[in-house]
Amino acid sequence: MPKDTIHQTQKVTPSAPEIAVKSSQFSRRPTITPPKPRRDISTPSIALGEIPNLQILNEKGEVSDPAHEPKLESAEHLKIYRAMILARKLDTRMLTMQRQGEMGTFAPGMGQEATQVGQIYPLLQKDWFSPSYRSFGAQLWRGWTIEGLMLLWNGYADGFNIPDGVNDLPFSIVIGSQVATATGVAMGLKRQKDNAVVVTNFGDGAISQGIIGESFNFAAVDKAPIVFVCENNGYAISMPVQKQTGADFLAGRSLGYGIPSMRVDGNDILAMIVAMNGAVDRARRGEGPTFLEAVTYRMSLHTTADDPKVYRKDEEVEYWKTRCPIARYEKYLINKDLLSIEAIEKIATECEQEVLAGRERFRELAKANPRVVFDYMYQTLPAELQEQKQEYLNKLDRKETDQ
Ligand SMILES: Cc1ncc(C[n+]2csc(CCOP(=O)(O)OP(=O)(O)O)c2C)c(N)n1
Ligand SMILES: [Mg+2]
Repeated sequence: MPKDTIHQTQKVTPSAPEIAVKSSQFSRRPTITPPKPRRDISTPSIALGEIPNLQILNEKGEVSDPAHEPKLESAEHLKIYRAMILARKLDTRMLTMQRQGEMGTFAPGMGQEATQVGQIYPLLQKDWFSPSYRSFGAQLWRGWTIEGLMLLWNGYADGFNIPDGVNDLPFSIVIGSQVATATGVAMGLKRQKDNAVVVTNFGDGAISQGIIGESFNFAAVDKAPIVFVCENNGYAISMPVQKQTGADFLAGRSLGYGIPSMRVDGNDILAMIVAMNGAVDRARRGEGPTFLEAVTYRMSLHTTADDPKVYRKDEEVEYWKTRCPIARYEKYLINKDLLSIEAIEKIATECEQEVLAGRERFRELAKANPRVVFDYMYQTLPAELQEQKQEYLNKLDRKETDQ
């Protein structure tokens, strides 16, 4: 993958802190104030800092907070919109392929396109992204290929090869574990003094893992240049977020660690971009980590092995369809005369064709090679595994001769 295929972003104004919103759900006017450690008990109480709520586009696609509407070029808007459509097309196609036996188990990201594209939008090529397993939209933007993602989810180790020039980490299925690695990368980047930053994401279930707290602590003490994004999509498999936490929101979780946070409408691409822009700028300025809770909804399955009808009502899904991040942005772009019905259809067709072309490349590449099964665990294979490998290869040789 040539280096210049990673999207470089243009500067977006305004950047996040000092947020005002007027939606019923995101309705306060606070400021990001990092909590100050104190050694005395002279004050009657401790203020941990307020948590801004940010929504710029409401559910109808109207600008609810004009003061924070980012000034983006038309072409930039269309690039972002296209990235969200491509993510959805890939997701939908992979689900069909899985149902037809051509794809392994995977975790669809439908409904989380704004959270995904928004969270990496401000990143530069030198920056790092540490995704979770539900990050296709973000990975495509960063330069991962469609065929690579298909290979990966079909069990081919080659799919995990990060494209050249893309500073991303592989994701981990062990919930939350990638966040510690990302924190370590951020601590390392700080010492390289290149002003590079890291973005990592995890879910509303992952936040209950101890590793998230440990990562927050290391990042806060070190003032590491990292943005933690919790994609609160309502569920950890069948566990609703209301049973995951005793708090009304997750954004407060970082304050005790000394990390300021913000709660963002994760189905609002403009809010995601503005919030991320502010958080990434903070990290780049050396002011340390920020935590964002992106409130979104997993419209599809947890994984293709899941049946959400068992644990949630259709009405709930219908409600969230009305908050669809793509429909919302589409309305905004139509109102701004940046998008027409014809253009929407053209972009949809182009993205579908791009996915199908990727599927063809995947089909060419997806030739299973049973001889590599011992190759990826150790750099130097222990003696007993060497023996087993040899025995296995001899068996394959015999099988091939017999055929
Ligand atoms: C340490 C660990 N515990 C349990 C699991 C099983 N598991 C896989 S996905 C998942 C739910 C994660 O939910 P969340 O963090 O909200 O992310 P989402 O899947 O919603 O994106 C669980 C419990 C796991 N993979 N790793
Ligand atoms: Mg979740």
